Amino acid sequence: MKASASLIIALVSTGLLASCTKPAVTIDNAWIRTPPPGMSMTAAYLTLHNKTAETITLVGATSEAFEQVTIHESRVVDGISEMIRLRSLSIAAGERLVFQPGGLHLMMTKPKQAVARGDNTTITLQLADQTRVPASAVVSDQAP
Ligand SMILES: [Cu+2]
Repeated sequence: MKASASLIIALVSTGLLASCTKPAVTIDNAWIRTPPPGMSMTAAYLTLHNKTAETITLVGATSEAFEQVTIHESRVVDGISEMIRLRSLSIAAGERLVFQPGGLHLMMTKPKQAVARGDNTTITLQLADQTRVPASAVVSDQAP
């Protein structure tokens, strides 16, 4: 009886340890620009905060509402605005990565369902270590 009680305590402790070692990566202010009428693509923005003690690497994202999500960066080269696709992005311990209009954004293409202003839909970021970080994003005409 005593032995089985110890075993249970040991298992509970292990579970707690496992959840404590899971890195804290948070997402704030996630929003998706209201797609213009007739357009099948739009962009999403958010702030990713790496609260862990290690560098993390963002490798992709998925969405409830769009089949394809890619990491893009808008840049102005010789006066011409262009977008490049990024395969991954590293965020140092304690750092924030801000996705905002005119810079980093998530390109949302191939809608699975219609999205309208005011809707909330989940975007999930994927890290290189297999961690998934979900966030609720509001569909809006401007940053919330
Ligand atoms: Cu883009």
